Amino acid sequence: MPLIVHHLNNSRSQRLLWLLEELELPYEIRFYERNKSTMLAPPELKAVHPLGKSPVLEDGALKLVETGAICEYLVEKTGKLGPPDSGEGLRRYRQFLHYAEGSVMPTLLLMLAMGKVPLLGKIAVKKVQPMVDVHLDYIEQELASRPWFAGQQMSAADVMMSFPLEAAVSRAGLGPSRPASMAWLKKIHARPAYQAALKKGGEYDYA
Ligand SMILES: N[C@@H](CCC(=O)N[C@@H](CS)C(=O)NCC(=O)O)C(=O)O
Repeated sequence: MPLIVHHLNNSRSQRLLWLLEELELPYEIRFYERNKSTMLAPPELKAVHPLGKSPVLEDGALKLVETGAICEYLVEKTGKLGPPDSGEGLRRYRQFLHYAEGSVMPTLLLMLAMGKVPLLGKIAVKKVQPMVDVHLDYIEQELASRPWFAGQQMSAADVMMSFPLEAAVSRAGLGPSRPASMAWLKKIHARPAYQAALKKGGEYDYA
């Protein structure tokens, strides 16, 4: 039975499609459209999982949420794109797997939400920018010292970090002043698996 991905257009669930392509696992996509005014997921996603968020991965009777946990599940299932063997690589792998959603995305979401507040929103965004910059500077420093987040090879940690960096380009000023981050984005976007996922996933404004 193929895996099923419940996928919301223009969302971070795109990176799960990329992971599945990299792992060469067969999967089907169930598509959901954001509400055009609220940008929230449609109520049908709540019928799939009580959180009503995307992605949800179905593997037989299993329903999994949280992209980081789904990454770990698929890495264990296939034995691919896991941590490097070295202690330092393993530590970095774990850290970036959690850091993407645990630390970077909250500041980027705050920025998105503040940007939508009329009038005072612009001032609030300026206050949030330094909080985002701390992360972008750290990420730049890390990527300047090795090709991938965990080490010399691509891993699921890179998949997790893809959406925060893509979102930072579109809403937090990530650009040529951070060349290692931009080169990393160019490199992942050029991967055949990334491109295949993009074709299958439909609308995605971040690549
Ligand atoms: N930490 C979760 C975040 C899940 C999440 O918030 N997904 C967004 C997609 S960008 C969503 O479904 N948003 C629609 C909504 O909240 O209604 C993960 O990494 O899977």
